[in-house]
Amino acid sequence: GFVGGKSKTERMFEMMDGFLKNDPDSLQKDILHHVEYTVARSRFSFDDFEAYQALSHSVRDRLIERWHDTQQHFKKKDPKRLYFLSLEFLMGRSLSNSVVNLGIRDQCAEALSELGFEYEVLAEQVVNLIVCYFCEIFYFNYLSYMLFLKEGDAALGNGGLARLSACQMDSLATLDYPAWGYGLRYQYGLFRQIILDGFQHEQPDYWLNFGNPWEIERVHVSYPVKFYGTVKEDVVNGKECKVWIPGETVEAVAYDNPIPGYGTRNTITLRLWAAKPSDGCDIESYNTGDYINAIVNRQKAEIISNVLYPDDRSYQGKELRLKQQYFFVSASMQDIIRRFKDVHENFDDFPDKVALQLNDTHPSISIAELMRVLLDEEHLGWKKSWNILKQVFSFTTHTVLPEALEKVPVDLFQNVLPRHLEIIYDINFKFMEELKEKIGQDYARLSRMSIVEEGAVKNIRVANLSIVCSHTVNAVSRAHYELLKTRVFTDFYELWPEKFQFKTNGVTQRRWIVVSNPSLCALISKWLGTESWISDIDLLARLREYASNPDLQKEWTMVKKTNKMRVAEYIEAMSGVKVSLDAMFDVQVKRIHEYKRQLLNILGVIHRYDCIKNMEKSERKKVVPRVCIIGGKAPPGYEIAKKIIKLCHAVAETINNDEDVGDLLKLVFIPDYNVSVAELVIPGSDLSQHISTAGHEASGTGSMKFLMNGCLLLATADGSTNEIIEEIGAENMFIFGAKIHEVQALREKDSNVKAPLQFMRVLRMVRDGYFGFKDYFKSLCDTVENGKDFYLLGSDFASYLEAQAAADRAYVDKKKWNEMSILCTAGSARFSSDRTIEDYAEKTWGIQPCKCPF
Ligand code: H2P
Repeated sequence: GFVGGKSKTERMFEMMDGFLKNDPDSLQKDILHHVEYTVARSRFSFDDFEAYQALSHSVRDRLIERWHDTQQHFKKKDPKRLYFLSLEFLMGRSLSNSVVNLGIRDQCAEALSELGFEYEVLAEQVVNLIVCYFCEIFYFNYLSYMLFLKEGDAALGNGGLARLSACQMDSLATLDYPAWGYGLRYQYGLFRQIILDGFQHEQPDYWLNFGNPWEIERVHVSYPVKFYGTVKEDVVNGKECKVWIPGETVEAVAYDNPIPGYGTRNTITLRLWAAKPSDGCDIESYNTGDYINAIVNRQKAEIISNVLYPDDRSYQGKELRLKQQYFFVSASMQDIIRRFKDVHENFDDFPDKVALQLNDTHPSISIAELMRVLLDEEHLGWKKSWNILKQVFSFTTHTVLPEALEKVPVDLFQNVLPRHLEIIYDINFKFMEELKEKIGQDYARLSRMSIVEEGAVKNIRVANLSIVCSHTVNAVSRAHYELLKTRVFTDFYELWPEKFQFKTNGVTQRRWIVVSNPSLCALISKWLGTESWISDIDLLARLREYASNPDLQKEWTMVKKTNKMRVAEYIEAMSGVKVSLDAMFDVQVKRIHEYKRQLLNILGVIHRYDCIKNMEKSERKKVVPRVCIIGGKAPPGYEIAKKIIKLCHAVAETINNDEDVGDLLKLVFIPDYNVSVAELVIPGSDLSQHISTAGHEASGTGSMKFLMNGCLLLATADGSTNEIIEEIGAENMFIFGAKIHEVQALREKDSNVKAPLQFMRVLRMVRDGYFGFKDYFKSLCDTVENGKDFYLLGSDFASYLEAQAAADRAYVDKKKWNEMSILCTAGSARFSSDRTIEDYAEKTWGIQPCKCPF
């Protein structure tokens, strides 16, 4: 009965005037509408921040339309779905990324410009310069810092693992895969790093302070999550079963973040859970008149999703962390099972419809949770439940460091999740029985492989649980895979070689070229004669043909120079240090960790400084000027990492104030390194360092972003670098240092014998207080001297300096350097997350694209 005999859908479509339009006029109208009705400012008078808000809401409307259509389409087709479970997603800012993926950047810019606003300013391409300077000098608290920001970073993760999740979400959407990301909506993301007098201070990152237009609160999508309590025997339908009587219930509420694909209508969901007090009322407390306390206790529930744990190397014994893990896993599993049951009557099809990806061990309790649901709620019995379980999980590990493999004390588990502990014991018992049949009475091996670690403190080895229950165990590079086989999980590899695979990491070219380096993007499209490489990355390889073309080289240099200019402005505003654009910008940005060897870099800078100081004036003409840039956060409890940051500042203070050295050498520490800072710094770098001790970096993804932006790599043959060498050629990189297989033997030698004189000399300068803080740096120097140099800085030092010298020589030959730079971009295709995701889809998850019609 709708007007003119139209169907309801037709009529509604007409009422809404079809889909939102993307021409500048329509966008402008929407922006003004949101200024007036969403932001509630007058459309005749609004500022940058309000314009940002209104623009974001206009973009969000378009995202929501596509997102609804995509979800509707998935529902109709009911394909096998991928659920990507991760405790960390480092999304960064959303505005520019959404605008690029929706293909409306130019239209937005035009719409805004008529209103008197600049798109670049709103999207905060230039990270707020003034503020950082203020932070240094006046120690503005982070609130005033936030006031200057248009959009803050969504920093719900620590480093590579979390940014990888974000890149993979972008690829999943772009390649039309029916996928969901599940995680936690932390109120406080990764801490903000403030540097005072060269020391790191941590400040809370209350990123939601000014609202977040990129999420949609789903009050009706919420699930109870239970903790503590006891387990009882019961009989249901004549069968014995277990019932968990929980001691606490917390409500998980969904916040959906639409993730748009590029060049497609597909827009997938990143669903993050927030903890809210449960609705059920605590009659007893209210009855005893303890009204206030009852409310306070309910509020405590929210703590669960309050704060992201900074990378801590060992989370053992942290109840809140275990609760966070189970909270997000339980809500996600309820959601996944609800979606499955909407269409399917029983669980027979579950493995054909559901793929569950464990991003590291953090979500691995989902294994016990699924088993609990199948056993205790669906009453499928052990055999059937186990058969389903072992077909659905795949596990990716991101480390080779034994201390990063999570263990949970059994006592803690027993208290927080008593029923899950029972299930894990049962899984382990059956696994041990099966293993004994295969390998006999090899007790040493049995005990190494057991999910339960015996000892003074009994632990659950979460990695072992994940391997036993997953159909696939993935490494993040080929080198990592070899190490898993030969060192980390050898026992398991020998038992199930077919379970082990590797999918070399990748990064998305949408964020790391198109969004962060628009001029390079335009240049590539011009020379390739197409923009198709943005979603078909293999086309990038065609740039190789033009690597030595003088015209391309000229334009390439211009792009680099403009990007370097932005970095130089940023450095000056932030630290007052003026840098020369002719200098080579040499960058190392990543988490601060001993194995990543920022200390090697700083010692190398000291050596360079020392050499310049000792040169004849005439010789100095030959020195290639350098700006050495270091950035990264040290985990709050990691003393040595914090000392590395302080050393960097102390050395910078001396060098940067030495007029005798001038532009020949500068050292700069960029504070509060995050995704947005990376977007600024990476395009403006000439050389970047990836210098971990061989055998320690599982993959490394920063290198891939630099590569895409035509930045040369100075690196050790570690992690994914080995594969980068295959693509780019060692002759176009600066590779140095011990190889993975040499490290062990080197460690066994006395390190003082191997460390060259130059190394001892620079270390002595630090020890003797040349840069001040003599006592403070003593323990730092001790980590690399006196036979203790675990990360082999001493033995790699000479070849590090040689590689640096080779980079200097190459930089002088501009033509050659440009050619190498172009070859880096051209050779980066293999390191797109599109390739990684296609690989996972085919070899691990068994999912197919499900494209929503336009
Ligand atoms: C970690 C590994 C990297 C790897 C990344 C993604 C944990 O990240 O150390 O080698 O590339 O995961 O798999 P990172 O150290 O960069 O924070």
